[in-house]
Amino acid sequence: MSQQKRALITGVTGQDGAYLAQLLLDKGYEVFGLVRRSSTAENALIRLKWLGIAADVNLIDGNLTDLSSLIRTISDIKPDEVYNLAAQSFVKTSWDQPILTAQVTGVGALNVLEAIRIAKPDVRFYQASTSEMFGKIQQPEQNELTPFYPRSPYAVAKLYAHWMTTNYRESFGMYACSGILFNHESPLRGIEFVTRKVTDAVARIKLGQQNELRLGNIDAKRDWGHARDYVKAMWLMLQQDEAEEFVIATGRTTTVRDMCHIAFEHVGLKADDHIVIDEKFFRPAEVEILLGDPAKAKEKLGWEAETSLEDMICEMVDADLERASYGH
Ligand code: NDP
Ligand code: GDR
Repeated sequence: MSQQKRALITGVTGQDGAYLAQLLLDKGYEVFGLVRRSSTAENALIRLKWLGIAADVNLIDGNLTDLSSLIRTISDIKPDEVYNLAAQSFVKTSWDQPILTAQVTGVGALNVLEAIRIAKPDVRFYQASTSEMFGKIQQPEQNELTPFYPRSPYAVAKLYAHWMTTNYRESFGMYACSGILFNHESPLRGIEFVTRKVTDAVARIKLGQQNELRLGNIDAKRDWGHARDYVKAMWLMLQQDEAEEFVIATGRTTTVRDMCHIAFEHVGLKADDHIVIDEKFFRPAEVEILLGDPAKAKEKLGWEAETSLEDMICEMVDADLERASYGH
């Protein structure tokens, strides 16, 4: 009988960490998750609890900025696969906390690579790269060969982590690769991101708990998929003969405005009656449009997005209606 595989997920308390943990548990993995210390520990496991898997994940105390905690973690658990999902991941905050973003989102990834190189160099490593690296787009559809042009401290930090991952593969022969994932959402998305902000507001407006929704640039366009689909691509990337980069996207782009229409219409309301444009939510530099070309992922991984934007937004609105009706 083959031995049970072990995976370590950094960022296990986040949206993707929760769905990835669920996927790996379903595949029979022993799953370990790095969790940073917080004064509100009772909230840390909210997403794992939502999926009903909190008791099945082995939690380890550590922080991406603390190299020794990472070396100790990898030496102790000897994982076969490491998924580095931890990051300061909110683009807008990266202008307010650029140094922390560089330390966690950029150098944090290097710390994980170093811990692997020191403690268990045969680990298969996945880095959570992002379409934000394309930023001010250089081609109408972005693929693995499209030049990068980051537009935020977050994107610059991610680009550093991206190239360090490639560099460690080329320098030390490590199985290290990055998935360039376009936006992906779910009912477990953080409330600060635009889709969840919208679906939460739609639910509250429907229930009479609020009346308006204040947004920034609603002309921005994004290629939105479902996180549950996208974590499958992460796993597939670590099962290949050779490590390489993949763009993971749906191949369809939609404005924030049209995404809002889908959400409001789902509960029989009109978006234009409730949206208020507020300068506060505009960014110092904007990524106006993103559209991914996932052809390589389809060809080599056999991966395709399965959930439409409409189905995903309706799923999110329904989950928020349930939460808001319980006063969450
Ligand atoms: P989330 O913001 O939901 O989760 C981020 C995770 O990182 C949380 O578990 C958070 O812990 C953890 N974390 C933050 N700082 C540290 C630290 N110093 N040490 C250890 N852990 C830390 O992000 P998502 O799940 O949406 O995204 C996962 C990854 O994929 C991120 O790296 C993100 O940048 C990247 N990405 C996401 C995309 C998306 O559309 N969702 C697209 C492309 C890339 P805590 O719960 O304590 O805050
Ligand atoms: P993004 O996601 O920056 O693409 O990064 P976000 O949902 O925050 O913004 C998407 C677009 O919507 C516009 N927007 C607003 N955004 C927010 N958050 N709040 C608003 O009120 C609002 N109004 C308009 C934004 O300007 C932007 O154009 C996400 C994160 O998950 C990153 O970690 C990840 O790398 C990328 O997706 C791919």
